[in-house]
Amino acid sequence: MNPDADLPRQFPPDFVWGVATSAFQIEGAAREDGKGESIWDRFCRQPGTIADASNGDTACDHYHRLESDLDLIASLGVDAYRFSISWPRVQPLGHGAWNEAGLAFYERLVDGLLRRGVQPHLTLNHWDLPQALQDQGGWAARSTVHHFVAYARGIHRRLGSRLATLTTHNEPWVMAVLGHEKGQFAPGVKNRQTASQVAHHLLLSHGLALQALRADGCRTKLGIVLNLGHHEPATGSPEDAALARLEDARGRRWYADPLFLGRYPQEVLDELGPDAPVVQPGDMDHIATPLDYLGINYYSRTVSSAAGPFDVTKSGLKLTEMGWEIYPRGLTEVLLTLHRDYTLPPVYITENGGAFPDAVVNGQVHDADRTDYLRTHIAATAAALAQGVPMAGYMVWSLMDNFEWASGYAKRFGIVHVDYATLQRTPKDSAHWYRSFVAQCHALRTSAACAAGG
Ligand code: PNW
Repeated sequence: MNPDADLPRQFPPDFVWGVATSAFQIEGAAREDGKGESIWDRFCRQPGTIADASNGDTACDHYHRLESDLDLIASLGVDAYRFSISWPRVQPLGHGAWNEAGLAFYERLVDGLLRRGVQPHLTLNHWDLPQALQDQGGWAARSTVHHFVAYARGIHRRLGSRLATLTTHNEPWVMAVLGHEKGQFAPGVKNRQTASQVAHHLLLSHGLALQALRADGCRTKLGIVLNLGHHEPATGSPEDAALARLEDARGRRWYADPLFLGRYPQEVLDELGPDAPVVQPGDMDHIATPLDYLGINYYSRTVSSAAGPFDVTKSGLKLTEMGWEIYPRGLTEVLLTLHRDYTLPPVYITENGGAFPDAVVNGQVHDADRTDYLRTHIAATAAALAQGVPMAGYMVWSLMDNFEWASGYAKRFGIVHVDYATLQRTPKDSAHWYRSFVAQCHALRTSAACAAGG
């Protein structure tokens, strides 16, 4: 019995299959070759912030293992690799002088991917803001918006024409809410007004960067990545339904409505009251600059319960090691909701995956739960595609085990195992499954070309 037999056929031949990482989570080399300090370097050194008191100083040592990691990516047979640039590695203070060693590293990365036939998908901001900019107010300060646009232009000038896509920000909700309202992520601020201003500045800097790059003659596809969970009421009560609508407005529409409709959802503005962001004339039009694609990171659903926090252990669904419910149908639902509410550009699932325990036996790493997770979520992506959502690609989070932010190294999302004592990489069973799944999709691609006489 092969449960995947029919799955590859459900995707078009040009569908992009990839794997994803981010700079801070894998690179290490935190103080080498002129790299500046980031807010995550600083945050990790504050006691009590990271579960295992670890940091990103070494991480997966990707900075020193670039060539062999590129070979590893190529060995999976994927079409695409999604990675991010560490802003302080290329521009240590976040403005002004560029660090040539840092730029050269990303140039080697991009050229190494192209040589191996893998498309580079670059993200400018996966959370590791230069600490020097944080010292001037960080994302809460409007000056950071303009520094980000200059950074985007510099990277585009150097690498733009060689990229498949260029993403401005990864998950503005996480940076705004977990970083500035709940304080669980860098920079560890706990202030709702700051969080709403940060969200506005992230969106504004995204829109202004798109305009600036297009004015510079950019022909690379430009977009943004949002983390979206599917919001559901815990019961059929009107209270739970109302809360689910409000939480959907806070988590999804606060970001997607400005991008696609040019306005913030009124119910969230009302709720924020004096904590609503300062919005200058013209800002909303800048934010609504058309996207070439939208990236969606999906991990789980969010259940809204007016009676108090919803207990995921009682839902009957299996949980990942993060305590997140495994709910593939939510991915289809999120995509259908977006398709209903907005006119979507091509959509990539830019992250999807799970933290699971690995069984390391005789040099093999068994992770059947992860393979199940990936297969069922790929099927959920196919279901959205069949219902008209313009899906363009899917990328597994993550290529390899890495620094899982406030959870440190204890939570493993990789399809490649990393032994942190030796930094040795070992593809897990899920990596072998994904390689063979992608190969089946590619085999159909060849036969489609033959059928078309190409
Ligand atoms: C994403 N939440 O983060 C990030 O883009 C990755 O860097 C990260 O490793 C991955 O998901 C797994 O966590 C999130 O609390 C962190 O809802 C937290 C949440 C969502 C996404």
